[in-house]
Amino acid sequence: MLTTLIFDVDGTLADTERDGHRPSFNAAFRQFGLDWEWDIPLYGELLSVTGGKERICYYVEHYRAHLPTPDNFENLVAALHRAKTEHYTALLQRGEIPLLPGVERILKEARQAGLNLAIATTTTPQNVTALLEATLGPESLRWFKVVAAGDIVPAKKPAPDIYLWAMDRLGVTASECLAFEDSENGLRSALGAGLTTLITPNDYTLRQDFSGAAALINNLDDISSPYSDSEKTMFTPRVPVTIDFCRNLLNKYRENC
Ligand code: XBP
Ligand code: MG
Repeated sequence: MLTTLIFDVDGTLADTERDGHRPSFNAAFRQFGLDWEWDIPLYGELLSVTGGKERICYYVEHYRAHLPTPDNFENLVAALHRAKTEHYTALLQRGEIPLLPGVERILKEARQAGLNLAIATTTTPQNVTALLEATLGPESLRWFKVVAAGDIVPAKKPAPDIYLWAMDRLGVTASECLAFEDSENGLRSALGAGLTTLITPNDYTLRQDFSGAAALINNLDDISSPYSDSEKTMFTPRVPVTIDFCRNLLNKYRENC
């Protein structure tokens, strides 16, 4: 029986990467006098690495390998990342990133239905607070029984650890949860934790491998396939994800396991 919905944040609750995290990394690089600029296609490649600090290290290793690594490299990465978090949370507080279609509605419907809500994300905890407060109001963090975020577990997605940590804190098993993700790394993490997973992809993740997902849909207000011809479906009424849809999806997926 479905008791719990667990949400990823970046790309799932909101489309934060291209116009949120990316320009915030760039602003931090400028602030530190670095000529590093992550454009839209390059950032798409860098997204294969989850976690902002890990992403900076990967970039330096693979794209700036000719630079001598300073002795205090770890401190530099930490300072850059702190600056990036400040830029990013300020951007969210200015209301620059809205929630994706259907997100606010399904959260409210889940609360009404008495389901647990939780978050399992790689991003820094302050980023989750800033996004929820800016989009759903100051009380909304309390809607979530557990917020599992950032460095709380050392092994980030695609490792299952963050979902396992969240379920442990919630006191639930995978058989009663539905996970919401947008990326292959997120799906691998959720599947590794034994979770039934619904995918809403975005421009960066659309062509990734989503095998093993219980459902792959446009967004929470539109259960049609993200690969269907938008010209053809333009006049077809949109069908939203409901709590009943979530319950049926969980039952059907687990029956087939
Ligand atoms: C999200 C991420 C995050 C953000 C940056 O992955 O990869 O690293 O891009 O956040 P997921 P920080 O949606 O799979 O959780 O800079 O705060 O690490
Ligand atoms: Mg994501």
